[in-house]
Parts: sequence; structure tokens; C-alpha cells
Amino acid sequence: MKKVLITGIDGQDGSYLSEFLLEKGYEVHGIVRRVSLEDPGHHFWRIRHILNKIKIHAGSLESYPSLFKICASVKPDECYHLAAQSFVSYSFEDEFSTINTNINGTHFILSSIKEAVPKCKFYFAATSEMFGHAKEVPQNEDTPFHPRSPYGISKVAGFDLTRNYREAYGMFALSGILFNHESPRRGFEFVTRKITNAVAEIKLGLLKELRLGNLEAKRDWGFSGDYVRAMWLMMQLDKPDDFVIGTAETHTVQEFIELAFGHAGLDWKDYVVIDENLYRPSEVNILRADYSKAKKILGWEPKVTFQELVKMMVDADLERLSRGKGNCK
Ligand code: F7E
Repeated sequence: MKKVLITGIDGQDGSYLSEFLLEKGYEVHGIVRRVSLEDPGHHFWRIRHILNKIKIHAGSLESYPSLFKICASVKPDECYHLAAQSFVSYSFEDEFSTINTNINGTHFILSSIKEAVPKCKFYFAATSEMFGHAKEVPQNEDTPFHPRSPYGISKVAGFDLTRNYREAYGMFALSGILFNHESPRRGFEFVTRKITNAVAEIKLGLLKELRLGNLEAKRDWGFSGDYVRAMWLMMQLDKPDDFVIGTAETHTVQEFIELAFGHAGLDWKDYVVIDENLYRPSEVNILRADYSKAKKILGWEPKVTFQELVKMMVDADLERLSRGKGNCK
């Protein structure tokens, strides 16, 4: 039985990836922060239904020894490094902790794998935020990076570290350059979930207005469940390589809002208020993926459309709030 180690197993992608790998017969191990173990009801809402099928280890991205010990004891065949401070806005508020945690965390886990289980395949969660002020549209694996946030900068460093471990030490180490991917398990701070949760609250009479920042930004939004399949496909290659994963469609934040409110039978103009404080110091204006390499080599294509994604998220939030549940599934 193949063993997998996932950092950030309790996040959106970690939860979908765990389900996917359990189905494939993997023994699934995950690393979480000790504080999450102290309050599992709150932190593990995305993986509660599979907790009895996976093995959880307490570790910290800030502690090399904790990561090394887990790698040495689990001895995984595949490691997916998904954990990070991934909220772009917060990375402006606390540049130093984002940069420290994201860069050191990636470096520590790469080094732990190299020392403890050098044959283990390694996946790094890279991101379209690395393209930032993009030099071209759409973006592919050859598009130069121009990150526009401390988060984007930390991910470029993680990407470079991963490539260097591949080139210098011959490790099977690769990066998936994933564009925005969402689901009903998305964190509430990200714009899609903020919108769908607000739509459900407004529909149920629990909220009167939704404050948002820049509605003109364009993103390539896909479904997280589709994207974890791409991660796994990359890791099944004989030779490591980096891949762009997205839908090749771009939509403004406003288009997402229109669809989400419209699906609930509401007119967004009655509720959305622009709040300049929610604008970012430097914005990423337009992202659109050219995923033709993934299509050709991995045979991967997204299944869920933008319209289906918006509906799925609004319906899930309406259903959850109708059951009287708070910020969990
Ligand atoms: O913002 C605009 C905001 O925070 C999307 C992360 O998973 O995807 C995500 O990064 C857009 C931006 O995601 C609000 O200015 C307007 O233009 O949902 P977001 P993101 O920054 O694109 C990439 C691929 C990652 O790797 C990241 O980890 O929406 N926007 N008003 C707003 N955004 C938020 N969060 N809240 C607002 O009120």
C-alpha cells in the first residue's frame, strides 16, 4: 500500500486530496498544527468525515525537527506540500510571518524529505499569484514571474527551491502552478466564499450588506476537486515537471457576484457596498491559464464549469445556514 504525507491536510485542497487518495487505496498521513489538535471540532470541519481513515501528526512549518521526525517515521512514497499562509491580503498585513513561514516551511520539508526519504516524490503547491503583474495573457509554464504580494514572493521562492532540489539532488520534486480554485470548503476570507456565504445570509434575512474591494479584478476560477486530480496525475509521471492548472476562462469579481446573487433570486446592486479599505496595495489584475501542457501530457481537463461552481457554492451555503450551522460544514 502506497503511503502519502500531506501538509495542510485540514485545508480545502488537503481534504479533497485525502478523499481522492483514500479512494485510490493510499495510506493517508497528514501534518497539522498542534493547536488544531487541541480544538479538532473547529479546525477539522473539512476532514471530520474521514478522520477515522487517516493518520494525523502534529508538526509545525516553523520547526525543522518536527517535520524531519514525521518524514522519517512515516516514510511516505509521495508528499504533497499544501500548507501555507495563503491569504494574499493578510500577507500585506504581516509580510514577515508570511515570508518566513512559507519559505522556511517549504525549505524544511524539502530538506527533511531529502535526508529522511530521498526517493519520496514531492509536490509543491505553487500558484498563479507568481505571475502577478503578468507579462502575457494567458499564462503558461514559460510566462515570467512578477509577484505582486509577499505571498506571491514567498511562492516564487518555494517554486525555485523545489526546482533546485530537483536539479541539484536529483529528487522527484515538482510544482503545480494552480490558478484560483474554490469549493464549498473554501475559507471564508477568500472572495468567492465571502460572496456565497453573504448571499445565503442575505437570502435568509441574516445580513443586510456585503462590503467588498476591487470588483474589476479578473480571475481564472476552477473547482478544487478537479485540481487535486491534476496534482496526483503529475506525481504519477516518471520524470518530474511543472504544470499550469486552470480553466482557460477568466471572469471579473463582479461577474461572480452577479451569478451568485442571481442564483438566489437577488439583485446584487441592492446589497454590495464598495469599501476602499479592502483594496490591496498592489493588485493582480488579470489571470487566465493556458493549461495545454497539462492537457497534453497528463490528459487533464477541468470538469466543473464556472457557472456550476458558483451555483454549487451558493447552494451549499444556503443549505448549511438553513440547518443553522455556523462557519463549518
Ligand atoms: O481574491 C478581490 C481581490 O482573496 C480574489 C488564494 O487561494 O488564489 C487565491 O488568491 C480577488 C482579488 O484570492 C474582496 O482584490 C475584492 O483580486 O479570493 P481572493 P486571490 O488573492 O486571487 C491564488 C491562486 C492563491 O494562490 C491564493 O492563495 O478578489 N476582492 N473584494 C476581494 N478579495 C477578498 N479576499 N475579499 C474581498 O472583500
